[in-house]
Amino acid sequence: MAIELYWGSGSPFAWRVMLTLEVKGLPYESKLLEFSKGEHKAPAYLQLNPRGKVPTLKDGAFVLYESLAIMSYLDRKYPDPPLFGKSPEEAGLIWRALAECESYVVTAGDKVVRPIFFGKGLDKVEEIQQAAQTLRHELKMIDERLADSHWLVGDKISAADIGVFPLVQLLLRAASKEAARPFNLGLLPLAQTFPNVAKWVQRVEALPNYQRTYPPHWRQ
Ligand SMILES: N[C@@H](CCC(=O)N[C@@H](CS)C(=O)NCC(=O)O)C(=O)O
Repeated sequence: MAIELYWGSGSPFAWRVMLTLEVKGLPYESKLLEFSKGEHKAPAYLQLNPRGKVPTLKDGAFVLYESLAIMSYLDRKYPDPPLFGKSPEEAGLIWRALAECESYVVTAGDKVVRPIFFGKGLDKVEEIQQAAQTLRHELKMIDERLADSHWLVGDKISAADIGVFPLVQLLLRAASKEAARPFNLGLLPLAQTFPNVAKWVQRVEALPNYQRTYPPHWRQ
């Protein structure tokens, strides 16, 4: 039975899972949920994921939500190519990058991205600027890590890159919006602010089938 992926356009967490599936060359059935129609809160979907969030993966009878859990599951079940490291040291560094992303980038990113995309809370200028400072600090650390390596951990793409990349793309998209202008987020132009991150973004964008994972509503 085919793998089914329930996702939403522009969700960085769903994007992680799509990239994982594509990098592993796994065929899957796309179940795109429309947030605007509340499809992620429909009773049938809540049976799969009681949190009413995306992504959710269904592989035969097995259902799993939480993007990092799904990535880890897919890697154990379909190990080629391995994405969670070839040694204990690589595995540790990959999980550290993912944990740092969840602890700092996701949390601060939400405070910046949400007001810019949805227009609510734009008056919390100090909070947005503090969060932007955290994001610049995190991006600087990532930029330094990428100074002499093509990928965040080891010499090949790993779950660290796949986990962090969609969040970076989301931040860049938010930073490019008109509503971001008054906040001087200090993220763009990326090639000047974080040149190694800019090259890494291009590297991920050059992956085969990357375009299939690109959020459809971002093209409009
Ligand atoms: N920790 C979760 C986060 C999932 C998440 O927050 N998804 C958002 C989209 S980016 C969502 O579905 N939001 C809908 C809602 O909360 O109603 C994961 O990694 O899968």
